[in-house]
Amino acid sequence: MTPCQCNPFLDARSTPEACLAAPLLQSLFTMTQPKRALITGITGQDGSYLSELLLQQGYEVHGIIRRTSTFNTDRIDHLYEDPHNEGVRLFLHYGDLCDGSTLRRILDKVQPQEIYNLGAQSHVRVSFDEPEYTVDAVGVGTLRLLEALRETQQRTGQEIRYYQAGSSEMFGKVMEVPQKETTPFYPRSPYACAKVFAHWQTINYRESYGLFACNGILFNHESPRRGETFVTRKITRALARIVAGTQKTLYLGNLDSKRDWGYAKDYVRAMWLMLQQDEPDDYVIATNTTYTIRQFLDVAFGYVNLDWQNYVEFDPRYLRPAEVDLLIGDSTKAQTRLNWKPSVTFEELVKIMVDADMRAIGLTPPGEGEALMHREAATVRQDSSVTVDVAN
Ligand code: NDP
Ligand code: GDR
Repeated sequence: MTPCQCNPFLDARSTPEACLAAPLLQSLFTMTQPKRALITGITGQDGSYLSELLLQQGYEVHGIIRRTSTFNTDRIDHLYEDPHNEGVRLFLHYGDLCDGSTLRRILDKVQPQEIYNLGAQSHVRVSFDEPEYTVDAVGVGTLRLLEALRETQQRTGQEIRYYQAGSSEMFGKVMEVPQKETTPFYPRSPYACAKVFAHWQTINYRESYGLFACNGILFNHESPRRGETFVTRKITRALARIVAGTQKTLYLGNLDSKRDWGYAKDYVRAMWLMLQQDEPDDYVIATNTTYTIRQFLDVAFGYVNLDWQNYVEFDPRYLRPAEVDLLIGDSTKAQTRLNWKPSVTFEELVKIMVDADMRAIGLTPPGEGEALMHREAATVRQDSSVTVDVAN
């Protein structure tokens, strides 16, 4: 009997007749394998929530992390398991959007069916301090990843779907209110200019090479995992310390700008939905409401019966050379075509964040935000066989 040499799915005792069935066996094998997703920016706010969502859906999740001198995986530590354990479905790889050869190597190794490009120097104010690096990571980094994807897809013949993390900052000095997919961009920071570049490269690769590539144009979204220097988290963290008596003053910049703030977990669901459609497209994801920073302060401090005017002082260091004054999205297209809608209101979001920051430093919070989180956690547990900590 001549053993079959050509297919890893057949063992050495297989006959050439059995080998004829190999393609069928292989496609059956592929169908029963978990889908593989690759996430850049997996250690960030969105990367951590997206990982939870994909693991709940049965995916094998691969994330690209940067080498740092201290651990930077706090947000995903509860998901991580020793890769030597059986059944592990989360894997991390060292890499950087500024390093194209490593991106290609990772794609080659992982061969994902879906890529979510969330990696970025994502702080708008900092992008004025570090413009070249921001543009390299956010703009050229996207191009590097798209090139690696195109080459891998061409070589393997397997489709790789691509999600690009676009931003409402691209609308900048807004040309239309509210902003939707067809609103022209007017970026007002190095970060936003780089995101516009990345947006159009994604469309260009879709149209030139037929890639399944989608742009999400996401408005601000927050959570207890939001980076500590973004204004919402800066406020809720400071508020917790003010309640604890360990901080007296909170220094902020422009309190008059308006933002359309949603809940990050809702927004990562939209990313996933975009890649499950029959055709690739671009979508605005927003709550269709807008509030000033002052209103955020009103709700946050009011929630613990304090008046923010007694604690907040102005510091011009937090102003930007060019500000984006008003953002409010129109997510009708996503609501209609993706059947997506936000589940958390502005007031609920603020309370979730205040409760979490109070709890984190050992205070007992008012609890309305925690009650919402527990309600959501119970729903997730019902739907899922994967154990993840959804407490924050
Ligand atoms: P975060 O700032 O929380 O996370 C950014 C992630 O990118 C981190 O994992 C960070 O790694 C990683 N990263 C930074 N630089 C590089 C690099 N050179 N190469 C590879 N990875 C890198 O952002 P969010 O989770 O809030 O946002 C996710 C994406 O969505 C970003 O692209 C952001 O610009 C975009 N976006 C966010 C919105 C929001 O409101 N949150 C709204 C619209 C768009 P490390 O942990 O090592 O720093
Ligand atoms: P943004 O978020 O620039 O909208 O970008 P950020 O929270 O940094 O600023 C929102 C608004 O608050 C004003 N502001 C301050 N901002 C910060 N960070 N710190 C302060 O002390 C402060 N005081 C007032 C800002 O001027 C601004 O008007 C976020 C990021 O997540 C981007 O990556 C993403 O693309 C956009 O949201 C959509």
